[in-house]
Amino acid sequence: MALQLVVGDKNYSSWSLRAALAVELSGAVCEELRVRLYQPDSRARLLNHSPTGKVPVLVTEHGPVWDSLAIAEYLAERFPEAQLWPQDVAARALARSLCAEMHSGFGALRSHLPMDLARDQALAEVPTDAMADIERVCSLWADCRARFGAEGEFLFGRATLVDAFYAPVAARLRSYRVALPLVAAAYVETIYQWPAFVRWHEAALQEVKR
Ligand SMILES: N[C@@H](CCC(=O)N[C@@H](CS)C(=O)NCC(=O)O)C(=O)O
Repeated sequence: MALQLVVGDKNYSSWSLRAALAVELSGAVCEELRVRLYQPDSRARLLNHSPTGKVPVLVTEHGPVWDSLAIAEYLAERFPEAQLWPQDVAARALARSLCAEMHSGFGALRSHLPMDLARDQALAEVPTDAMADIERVCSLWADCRARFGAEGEFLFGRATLVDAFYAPVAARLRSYRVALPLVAAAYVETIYQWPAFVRWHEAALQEVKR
């Protein structure tokens, strides 16, 4: 059975973007099904696929896998040759910590600067708590790049699940025109050059034009 990834609006659904990038990294053959969010029938349509009524959900021969972190782990286990996590134990421990922190944290950044890929405008003022999140993200990125990034432009050199998890943050920093330290600015550019992200981004812009 082929995999199917159910996603939301590409311009706004940051969790869907994370899962879609993870699928791309895995090299899996996977059909994409888009469900428009925040429509009167969205919840009913989502519940046809996802027990939580949320996206992303990966429909597999083993049943639905919901929540971006579970999808990432399922793909890493099922496609080991794709090496979705870094191979080095210390790097992998840090990578998992970063994904978990993204998944459960950065609430101020997420609520004050929601993902809107089509946006290109600064906020009048970035609230202090969101700024603290941004500083934390920049310091995590600098740490990964310095310790494990020598073999490429991504956080752990080559692209891994961590980049899938932080790509929507990079997108927020660019679309809200946040001034960044050099390492973070270079990493945002890396994400914007990543073919898998570029494809999603272009589709998002098409979606909001309609
Ligand atoms: N923790 C979940 C979050 C999923 C989530 O909040 N998805 C949003 C879209 S980005 C959603 O489905 N919203 C629709 C709704 O709540 O009705 C994950 O990591 O996948």
